[in-house]
Amino acid sequence: MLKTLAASLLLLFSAAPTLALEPAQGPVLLRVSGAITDTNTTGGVAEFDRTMLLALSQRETLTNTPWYDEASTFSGPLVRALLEAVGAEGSTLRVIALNDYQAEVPVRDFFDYEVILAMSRDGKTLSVREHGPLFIIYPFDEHPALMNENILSRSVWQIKEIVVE
Ligand SMILES: Nc1nc2c(c(=O)[nH]1)N[C@H]1C(S)=C(S)[C@@H](COP(=O)(O)O)O[C@H]1N2
Ligand SMILES: [Mo]
Repeated sequence: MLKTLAASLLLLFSAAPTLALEPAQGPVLLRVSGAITDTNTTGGVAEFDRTMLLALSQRETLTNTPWYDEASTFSGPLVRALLEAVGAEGSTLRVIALNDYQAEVPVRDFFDYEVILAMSRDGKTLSVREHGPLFIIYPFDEHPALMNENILSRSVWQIKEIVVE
């Protein structure tokens, strides 16, 4: 009985998220919650400011998109670097925008493709008016088959929150 209790307590503690991330210093651009192990708030949430997002492994994607007339260079962290930073354990991301638009994105996408959380376009920070602060950008030109309604619905702009499920 005691042994079972000890074992379940151990399980409880090892499964609980830990404050492994440095706290955000600047304005929080993104909150990540759900099935994650590494957080920086007592509420089990990982908050990211601009500096923290730029410290993750970055990528530049030159591509055409439905949103701009000409090909643009988008840059920002790889989504899989973000997932690694928070110790994501789920299989789906619920990605939530400022206007409360939501999309469910399979985690698999981020290992199959170099998908980024774009923070800038052609070197210019994405303002909220220009789909910022964070915009999921798939490498459409490198994989033309990605240009379909399914992937476009996962291309959430004005992202404020991600729940790992
Ligand atoms: N924040 C936000 N992102 C979004 C959407 C939205 O309504 N809000 N619509 C999605 C859908 S369903 C598609 S097909 C693409 C393209 O949308 P658009 O044709 O309205 O630009 O953006 C996706 N990203
Ligand atoms: Mo859509």
